[in-house]
Amino acid sequence: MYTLYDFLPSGNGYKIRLLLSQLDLPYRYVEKDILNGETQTEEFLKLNANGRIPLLQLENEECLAESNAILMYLAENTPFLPEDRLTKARVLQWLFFEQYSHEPNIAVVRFWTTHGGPTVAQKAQLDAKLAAGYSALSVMEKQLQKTDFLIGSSYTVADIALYAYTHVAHEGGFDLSEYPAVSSWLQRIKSQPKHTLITDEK
Ligand SMILES: N[C@@H](CCC(=O)N[C@@H](CS)C(=O)NCC(=O)O)C(=O)O
Repeated sequence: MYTLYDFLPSGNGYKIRLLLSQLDLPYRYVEKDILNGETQTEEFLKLNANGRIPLLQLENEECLAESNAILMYLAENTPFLPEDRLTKARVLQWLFFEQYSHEPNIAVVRFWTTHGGPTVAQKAQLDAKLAAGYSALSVMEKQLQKTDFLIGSSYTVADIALYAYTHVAHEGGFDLSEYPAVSSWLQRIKSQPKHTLITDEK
């Protein structure tokens, strides 16, 4: 059975919880409180030298880090990852976009806002982060005006990766009212079979 090292409020962790639920895969859940340094202990750093969750431990005890790499691993040979070469590359295109243009802005502002910030130092970066976050939402909006899901007509791990922090973007103060296609897509994702919420206890 898989073991998932995770922290409930984490959108990166939620990506994995959501896919595991939708694939109907049982797993052991180990909570690591990142606010109390539980990912920086000697013991955890042996599992992931980068000191971050989510971390998936496989049945052979090997560990896999990076949420989007874990999504790719779990989705292989399932409908969540099409086999066609170009379509698969388009999934990767959205996963890299999520890590470079979306998560560092939308997730970071949400983290600041929900953890007593933004502090004075964070305020200096806030406008740039908000602008970059809205710019990422605009890229998604353009695609979702054309297709139901990010790579076309099927729901894939690209949608799961981008859903994780988009559906809680309002917690960072992002207003999605000018993004109607993104808002409809959020509802479409929520209505997929075996959907779970980020707050669902494990
Ligand atoms: N690129 C990584 C980011 C992982 C990450 O930033 N995890 C945060 C929680 S969302 C963490 O574990 N932080 C703990 C720390 O920095 O000490 C991924 O997608 O998995």
